Amino acid sequence: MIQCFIFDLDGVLVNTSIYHFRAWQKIALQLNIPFTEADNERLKGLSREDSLQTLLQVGGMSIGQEEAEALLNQKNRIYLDLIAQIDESAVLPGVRIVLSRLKQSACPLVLASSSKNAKFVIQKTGLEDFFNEVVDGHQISKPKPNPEIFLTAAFLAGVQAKNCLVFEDAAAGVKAAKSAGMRCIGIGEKEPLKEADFVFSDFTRFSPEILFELYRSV
Ligand code: B16
Ligand code: MG
Repeated sequence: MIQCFIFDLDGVLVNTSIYHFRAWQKIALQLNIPFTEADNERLKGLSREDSLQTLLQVGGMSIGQEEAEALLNQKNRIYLDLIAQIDESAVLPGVRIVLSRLKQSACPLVLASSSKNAKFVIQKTGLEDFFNEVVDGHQISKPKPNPEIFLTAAFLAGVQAKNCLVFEDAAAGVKAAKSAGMRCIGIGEKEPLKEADFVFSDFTRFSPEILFELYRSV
């Protein structure tokens, strides 16, 4: 039985993934690393630190701690500049309707994002009031694909992991949800999300009513 809905943020609820990509592209350019949208798929859902390490791997490079710190700060400054004007229009199609409908159920809604900017983003986009709890990059020590973020979300909601349903757009996030023993719906392209129970291209294709159908035999 599903008793709690857990939502990733970037790429699931809001269109900020493109701004993370653009910010990493600038860093990649500076480091002379060719960095494509396909390479970026590997960064989705990862913490800022793990994203930088993955980018360096793509370029076959290694750097010292001090330079890494400087690049992480620079990436975040670029990202914050890109989202400085973010508002309700960044909310992805169908999201507000689904959140409103799920909010009418007795189940808690929890945000679980790797981003340290998650609270800022949900405030600016008007999504904050939908959530009973928020877990962000500040509260976790082992980032996705480790299940810690989702287990923390379940703990805060007071619901067992097996009764949680996670919505994710990143392979690392789907892995984290499945490792936590949760059900998971992928939002986006089928191939990178193949470990999810079901995949929808976006929330306009999804309605709370089909949940019962989907999980009847699971
Ligand atoms: P920040 P999510 C993740 O958010 C993004 O998918 C990922 O691209 C980003 O590196 C990570 O947050 C950390 O974000 O640099 O803002 O702390 O998808 O888990 O909501
Ligand atoms: Mg995401």
